[in-house]
Amino acid sequence: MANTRRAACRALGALAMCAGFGALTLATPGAHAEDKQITLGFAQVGAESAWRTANTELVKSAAADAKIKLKFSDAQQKQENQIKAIRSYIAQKVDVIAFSPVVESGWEPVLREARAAKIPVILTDRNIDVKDTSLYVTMIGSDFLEEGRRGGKWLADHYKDAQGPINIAELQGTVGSAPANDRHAGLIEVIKSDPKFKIIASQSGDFTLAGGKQVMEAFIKSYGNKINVVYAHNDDMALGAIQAMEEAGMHPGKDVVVVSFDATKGGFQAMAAGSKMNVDVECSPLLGPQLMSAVKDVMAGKPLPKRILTEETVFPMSVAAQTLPTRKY
Ligand code: GYE
Repeated sequence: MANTRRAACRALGALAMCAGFGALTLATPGAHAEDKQITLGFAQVGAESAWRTANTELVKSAAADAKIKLKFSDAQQKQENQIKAIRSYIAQKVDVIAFSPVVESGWEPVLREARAAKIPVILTDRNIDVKDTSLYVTMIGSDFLEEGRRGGKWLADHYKDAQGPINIAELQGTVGSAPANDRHAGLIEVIKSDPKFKIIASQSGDFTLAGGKQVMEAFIKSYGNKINVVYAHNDDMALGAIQAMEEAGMHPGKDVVVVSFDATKGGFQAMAAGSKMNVDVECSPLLGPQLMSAVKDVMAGKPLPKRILTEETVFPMSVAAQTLPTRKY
């Protein structure tokens, strides 16, 4: 254990963290990092969406494949629960902690506790907002700002010859979360130079189907058929909004353009079978294997890049039927 921790400590490159290891360069005879089973504490956001379910399944199966002992907790979308889980992993002296932070801010104190316990932390899926980025080793996940830009560019292209106004109703993800902040910011960045685009309503549906449906019902009451576009920060909320529109006699995908994120099977089905969604910007939840290899690298003392990016694309409705059979989540 001490030997593997030393190696991890070297990978972090943070001398302060290594203060407890006086004999940093001395190998323990006969002991090898590979001999010891690694224990990983993983603090998941919750089970709010199809994306999350796929992510959880892959973290679990990738840990089993990598022979890493996984301690798993579900924070039910509450930061306080995640902080509790991380504290309990620190108390249990796991080798590495990984988590997908529900919101961006407020992590310094618990990350300092992990550092004091010399436990390396890996961020996965969502990023955090901290001044001292040495509080974590690496961040593995998508570029949500780029995803937002991709959604915005698709809209700009779709409406390039149209007269305004194009009224957008935005279904935001969890308030304060990285994907909600960045998918919003990416859209704004693209449409701000074209005054025909107007965001007439914007509210959080907390990344759930029920939340998306409820918020959309309220939007329909207030704005009715003034709404030209629904920009939903994930597929679950888009599917909820589609239900709400259909119940109100509207035609999503036809008289209301639906832009969504994740590219789950549910999103693809809405595009392929019903033509109810117009475009789905991909966000891959399949981060498990990358996470396990990062965990092993940290424990082996290998340096890791600060950011490990996921490769993603955009799927318009026209390719949905042919692509659906290949979707893994
Ligand atoms: O888009 C959404 C999930 O953090 C990328 O969280 C993830 C987001 C994903 O609830 O469906």
